[in-house]
Amino acid sequence: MSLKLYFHPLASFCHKALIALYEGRIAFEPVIVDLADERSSTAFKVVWPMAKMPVLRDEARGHTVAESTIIIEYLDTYYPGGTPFLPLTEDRAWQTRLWDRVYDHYVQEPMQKIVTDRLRPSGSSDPFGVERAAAQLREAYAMIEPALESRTWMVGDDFTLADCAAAPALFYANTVVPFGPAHRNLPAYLDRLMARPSFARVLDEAQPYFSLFPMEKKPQIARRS
Ligand SMILES: N[C@@H](CCC(=O)N[C@@H](CS)C(=O)NCC(=O)O)C(=O)O
Repeated sequence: MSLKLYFHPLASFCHKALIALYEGRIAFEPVIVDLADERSSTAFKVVWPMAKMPVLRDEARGHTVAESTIIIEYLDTYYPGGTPFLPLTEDRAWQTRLWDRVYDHYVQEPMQKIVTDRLRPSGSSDPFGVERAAAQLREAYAMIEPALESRTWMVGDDFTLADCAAAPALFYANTVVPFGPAHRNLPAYLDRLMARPSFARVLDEAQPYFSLFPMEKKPQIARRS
């Protein structure tokens, strides 16, 4: 098989790449990386020394492709499926890329900050940084909520790269800093994302690992509607 995906089923940036692979029904060999296991971690660092997942290895083209957004752009170009992840019209293209960045930097990253603080050795937690991350998540929710008005997907009627980024970001963020009563569009959008077959499959495959999520409140697949 030409494509290999190095990933972990619980990892949110890996979900983003998996959604794209499942949307396009693209065949690939899954390689689970366990960074806590020395052998797995050492083998992964040979593939990608930065040791951040996901990483796509394309044996046929001889390329190692890292960074979830770049993986999706690469699949769009060389392994196009039914869903074009980057719309061709200029306005939709930059909006898609902008929302992809917003979800990575202002939803995924603060969510990761809150979650990974739990994994720090005792005495080295960062309560100030965690509080700032929670505040940043609330600011991101306030910005995204009106942007979703009358939209099915993040930039309109078509599912794009921005939705691949949004799905795991909002799923885990809502677990650590739940949406509030002022949010109407956000929970409905998350429900639509979770009902999308590609993300529903990712979540089904992640479910056996949810007990490893290092917060008291574990992720849940059950939707509200
Ligand atoms: N900017 C990267 C972020 C990747 C990332 O942070 N991946 C996490 C898993 S969700 C990871 O590999 N964490 C391992 C670590 O930081 O040691 C991307 O978009 O792929």
